Amino acid sequence: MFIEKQRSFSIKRTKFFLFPLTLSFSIIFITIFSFWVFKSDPLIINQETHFHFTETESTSLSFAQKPSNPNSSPPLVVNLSQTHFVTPLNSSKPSNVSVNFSRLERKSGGNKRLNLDSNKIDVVNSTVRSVNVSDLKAISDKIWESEGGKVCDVTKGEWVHDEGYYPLYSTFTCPFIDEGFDCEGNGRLDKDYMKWRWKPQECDIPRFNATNMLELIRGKRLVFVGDSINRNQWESMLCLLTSVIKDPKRVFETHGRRITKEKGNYCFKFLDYKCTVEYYVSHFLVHEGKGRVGRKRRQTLRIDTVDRGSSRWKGADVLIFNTAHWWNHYKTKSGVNYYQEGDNVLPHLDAATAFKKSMMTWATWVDKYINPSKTEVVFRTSAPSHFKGGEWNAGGHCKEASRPLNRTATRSNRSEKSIIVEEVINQMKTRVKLLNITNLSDYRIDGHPSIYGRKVGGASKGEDCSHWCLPGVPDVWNQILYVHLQSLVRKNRHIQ
Ligand SMILES: *[C@@H]1O[C@H](CO)[C@@H](O)[C@H](O)[C@H]1NC(C)=O
Ligand SMILES: *[C@@H]1O[C@H](CO)[C@@H](O)[C@H](O)[C@H]1NC(C)=O
Ligand SMILES: *[C@@H]1O[C@H](CO)[C@@H](O)[C@H](O)[C@H]1NC(C)=O
Ligand SMILES: *[C@@H]1O[C@H](CO)[C@@H](O)[C@H](O)[C@H]1NC(C)=O
Ligand SMILES: *[C@@H]1O[C@H](CO)[C@@H](O)[C@H](O)[C@H]1NC(C)=O
Ligand SMILES: *[C@@H]1O[C@H](CO)[C@@H](O)[C@H](O)[C@H]1NC(C)=O
Ligand SMILES: *[C@@H]1O[C@H](CO)[C@@H](O)[C@H](O)[C@H]1NC(C)=O
Ligand SMILES: *[C@@H]1O[C@H](CO)[C@@H](O)[C@H](O)[C@H]1NC(C)=O
Ligand SMILES: *[C@@H]1O[C@H](CO)[C@@H](O)[C@H](O)[C@H]1NC(C)=O
Ligand SMILES: *[C@@H]1O[C@H](CO)[C@@H](O)[C@H](O)[C@H]1NC(C)=O
Ligand SMILES: CC(=O)N[C@H]1CO[C@H](CO)[C@@H](O)[C@@H]1O
Repeated sequence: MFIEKQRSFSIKRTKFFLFPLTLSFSIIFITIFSFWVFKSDPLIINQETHFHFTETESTSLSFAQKPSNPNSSPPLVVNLSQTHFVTPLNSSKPSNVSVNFSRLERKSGGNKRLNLDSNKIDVVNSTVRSVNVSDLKAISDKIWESEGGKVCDVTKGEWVHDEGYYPLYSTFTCPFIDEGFDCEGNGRLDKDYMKWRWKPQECDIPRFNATNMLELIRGKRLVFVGDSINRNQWESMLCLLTSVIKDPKRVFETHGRRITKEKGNYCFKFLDYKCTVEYYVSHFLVHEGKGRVGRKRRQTLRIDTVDRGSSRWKGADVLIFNTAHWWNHYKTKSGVNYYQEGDNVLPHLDAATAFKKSMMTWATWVDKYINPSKTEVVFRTSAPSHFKGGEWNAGGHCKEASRPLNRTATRSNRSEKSIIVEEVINQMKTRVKLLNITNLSDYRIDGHPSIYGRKVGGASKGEDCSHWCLPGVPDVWNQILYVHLQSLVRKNRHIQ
């Protein structure tokens, strides 16, 4: 932990600037900021997570020591969420106040360059002086940092057809793809959907190296919690990792369970690396239970209680959450007599409010039970569905698509749910990394199982335009996750 418990305030990454105590503090800054003396490791600033990017495969696998603080004076910490940082930082005298935002030099739009250094705000260009809290927050989730100081927003880019790169495994070498995602095994003939590489505008994502990934999680627990889209991503991870295990007997489910749609808890052990890759189903992250309405007992959702399975999530080293697809009218019974708080089943509640309350219940659980110095928490954003001509239960289809879209579909509006997710995560004490795959996946109308979610000739139950074929799009999500975990190691922020 970089945070000293005896300080009564909580630390929020992105919201703090670290100021060295120098005699040269100008009066102007004191009026702009309110601050607290904070005698802690200045690495606190590194609580902000950035994805590092390397052009090459260089990976340092050692969990190095935190660099010691070269600066003897106690730094000051400012709560930016309280101060209104919209006032331009200009002053007649150049000031030596500064920020080391993860030793990161980053671009903030246009040509403005901010050299954020732990000893001084090197305002490279005076136009950047009017820094703005909301800007910083927006930037901080997207900035990916390379070792060379290059920055990259991985959410913006394009899909490039790349025969030589993908797929990273095949349905014939991976024993873990269940029928619902086994498009090739179920008879899908076109194979191009496996061969697209995501190319961010400003950088390349390093290739997934399963050996390195296994080293990263050696002796650790990598745990996915969420709906079936997270099972999709988890199976992708199993396939990616087993592609480098020579003896298939050295990977097994600890209870001997076979993967099916119905069962929800799996723990696969990789003997050679003493690590586990686990999945726990939780459609809403909060508890699906039973409540009393009048004299009847009904199925309800306890939006004030985290999923009862949560005891299994504790102690993980990397936790990847998601919840999205079940928050629709159909699955939540239109919110009528469905949501429950305490003993009270609410006659009606809209899904957005229920979603927000549930996310806050989840966030409270994470803040209470997750030790951020041990566990890296990731929240994967929702993956888009692509039903054309009807909803999922009303004849919607996507079978005809065999290429990605050239531009994202009409989703220019930020969905209400993603705004809620961002809001909740920004208020958390624990650092949670958003794995924002919404936009990049939105191009991939070709990546769904459609009619190949079951053996060809099986009873028709409509097309699946929500889940993803494996190999396929979730491999790329895992590639981004891999790069993120690598960057933590490189930044000496252990996942242990
Ligand atoms: C920072 O300010 C926000 C908003 O006023 C507040 O909720 C939060 O508790 C503050 N954090 C600290 C460490 O004081
Ligand atoms: C700021 O730092 C520079 C050198 O780093 C120094 O020459 C200058 O006097 C400092 N300014 C103030 C106001 O302390
Ligand atoms: C701060 O950023 C927000 C959102 O980007 C913007 O609406 C606002 O005008 C900015 N304020 C200043 C002073 O630049
Ligand atoms: C900062 O600069 C802007 C314009 O460049 C000016 O309007 C403003 O008054 C200045 N603020 C201070 C505190 O000097
Ligand atoms: C600051 O940026 C502007 C464009 O945004 C550029 O024209 C100007 O030369 C830059 N100034 C410095 C000192 O880099
Ligand atoms: C998705 O990324 C593309 C650039 O790759 C951008 O043009 C588009 O606006 C983005 N969509 C959203 C919803 O941000
Ligand atoms: C993965 O990384 C290891 C070094 O950690 C290297 O020896 C191996 O060649 C890499 N594999 C691929 C496929 O690049
Ligand atoms: C995307 O653009 C390429 C050429 O740039 C074109 O061949 C292809 O048909 C387009 N795909 C779609 C789905 O419109
Ligand atoms: C985007 O939001 C605006 C205003 O809320 C709404 O009128 C519009 O229909 C939305 N567009 C889409 C594609 O949802
Ligand atoms: C993910 O990124 C998209 C645009 O790329 C944005 O519209 C959306 O709000 C983001 N989601 C979250 C949860 O931040
Ligand atoms: C004091 C300190 O750690 N400063 C660092 C800020 O970030 C730059 C860029 O990486 C480093 O070179 C500095 O040493």
